[in-house]
Amino acid sequence: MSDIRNIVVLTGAGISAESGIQTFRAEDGLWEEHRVEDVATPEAFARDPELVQRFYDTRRAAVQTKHPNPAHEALARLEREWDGSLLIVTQNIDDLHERAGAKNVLHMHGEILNAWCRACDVRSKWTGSLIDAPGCPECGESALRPDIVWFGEMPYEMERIYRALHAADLFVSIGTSGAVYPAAGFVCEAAAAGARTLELNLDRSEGSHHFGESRLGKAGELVPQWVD
Ligand code: BV8
Repeated sequence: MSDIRNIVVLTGAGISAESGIQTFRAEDGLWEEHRVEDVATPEAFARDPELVQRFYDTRRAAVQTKHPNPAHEALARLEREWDGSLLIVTQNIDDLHERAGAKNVLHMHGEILNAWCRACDVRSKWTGSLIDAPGCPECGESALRPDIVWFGEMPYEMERIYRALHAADLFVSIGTSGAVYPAAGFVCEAAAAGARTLELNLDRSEGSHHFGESRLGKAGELVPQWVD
């Protein structure tokens, strides 16, 4: 990778699958149990806040029983050892990248271990249930929602992401189906700016044809092989 200095890595649910966290679109996936419209849109939250809070309470509790796998650990190692720039943009709301030691992680779809107050707009660390939550730790209002980007909501830090994609020499996508935008369009954004593109995924994704190279297999094996 001698002519490569700036790397952007995009991760999806597939990088956490071997840690025991359900993906979205597998047979036993999260969306199989729930229609997206029922749990991951602002309209769903307005219509049935308890159903939505329970969906995220369950996942918040589950994430805290899981651990990073060799793919998370390899990316954290790359970040420590790489002498160029590395930005990990994750669609995932778990904290496994951070628990593996990665520091420069951008959660474009939010974080399950945060709560967001709709009254004062402050985000706080939150590991318990939000259904019977007390008021916001900042303003006391009972206005806490999951700090998650739902369908129809703008993902976080898009300008920072596009700046990194336009400066990237290499874009690597790990464990994502390429089904959700704007993340699914990042490969084209990076390629148009001259970056090499690599996909590491269990199956071919909806965007595989956009990548210069696709390697099929488990992230827990492919990512350490790529990093090392
Ligand atoms: C936006 C948080 C605009 C929730 C998620 C109509 C109205 C509004 C918007 C739209 C619309 N129609 C289309 C859109 C755009 C929409 C979209 O893309 N819809 C799709 C369904 C067509 N996007 C949005 O709404 C986005 N916002 O457009 O805003 C805007 C503009 C201005 C102002 C305001 C708004 C917001 C999208 C974010 C939604 N939130 N997550 C939660 O987590 O509960 S999306 C959710 O799906 C995940 O977070 C993830 O990001 C996304 C994709 O899932 P993946 O991570 O790829 O997981 P998946 O299961 O699909 O695939 C796993 C892959 O891993 C598979 O390929 C599998 O083979 C592989 N794998 C499995 N095991 C392994 C493995 N690989 C390696 N190793 C293994 N072991």
